[in-house]
Amino acid sequence: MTHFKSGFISILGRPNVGKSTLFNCLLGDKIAIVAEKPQTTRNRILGIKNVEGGQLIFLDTPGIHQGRSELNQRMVRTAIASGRDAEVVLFLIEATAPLLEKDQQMIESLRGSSGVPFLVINKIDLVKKQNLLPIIDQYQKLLSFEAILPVSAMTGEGMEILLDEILKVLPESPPYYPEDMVTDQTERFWVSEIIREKVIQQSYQEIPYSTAVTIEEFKEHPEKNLVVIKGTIHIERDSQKKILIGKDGQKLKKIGEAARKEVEAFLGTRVFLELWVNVEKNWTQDPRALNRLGYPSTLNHSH
Ligand SMILES: Nc1nc2c(ncn2[C@@H]2O[C@H](COP(=O)(O)OP(=O)(O)OP(=O)(O)O)[C@@H](O)[C@H]2O)c(=O)[nH]1
Ligand SMILES: [Mg+2]
Repeated sequence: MTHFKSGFISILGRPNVGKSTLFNCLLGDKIAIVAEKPQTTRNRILGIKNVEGGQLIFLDTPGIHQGRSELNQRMVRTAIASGRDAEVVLFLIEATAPLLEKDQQMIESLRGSSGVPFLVINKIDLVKKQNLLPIIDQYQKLLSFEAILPVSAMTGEGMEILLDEILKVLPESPPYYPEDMVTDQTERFWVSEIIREKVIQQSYQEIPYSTAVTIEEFKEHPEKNLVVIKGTIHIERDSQKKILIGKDGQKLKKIGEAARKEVEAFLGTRVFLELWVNVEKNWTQDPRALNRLGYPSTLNHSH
């Protein structure tokens, strides 16, 4: 395995710039959930890409922001910790709304990382090429980036160059993971994320930020080509429960159907998905509830 290269590449940036879309695009699979609203990703998500001569391990992370709740703070700590040990850090910004000042703060908060920094400018499908030059000019002054790469995670533009540039700077190392492994997340976790994605996509105002999903049962019945899944959607207030269930349960039914379809396509089996809504008062502020709902205060993984 001489000259084989391998390492961790952390994708960091403010909320909604397209980190998870880029992550999925690089991996060629929908591993992370995506939504139009900010603060969708809450955990560090790992995805493995094998190329000739190398293994690239991408880390999708929560957006770095200044939310006050304990959940917000844990999300930001998760992102920063994921950047700290990575061999490469992709600072992702969006070409449509670069915010030099806030990005400057973000980059400052990550000074402790030893990873090789790249500036990746996303959503270039939405702007004229000549608008990129002033952005590049400004950001170059913030940090000495190894490379500055304009991409579109939506159309895939720029992905090949990005992968090549990353591979160039990765250290020589044997692969960290077996070649047939795509992610370290369980199917259960992925299903809970898909359900959360549908809730976010189909609701407004504070509901996306007040929702957590847990899976109570995940039973495979291969003889029936069926998987039975029971999930709970946790929200913070009684009023939110009413909205989420909707008139005659219509809203919850729609969410469940959208999630079931996607899970069926992924698992390649029929799925029976049963969803419950539970009010867990102020869980986004409560350390013990956060631990229980899948947002522990420290990372379980070293990377
Ligand atoms: N036009 C366009 N839209 C994009 C592109 N990349 C992402 N988006 C959209 O931007 C929105 C946010 O995408 P996400 O991938 O969820 O962003 P994120 O940075 O992971 O967001 P958080 O997890 O909330 O921090 C979604 O509506 C995406 O479809 C792109 O290259 N072009
Ligand atoms: Mg995300």
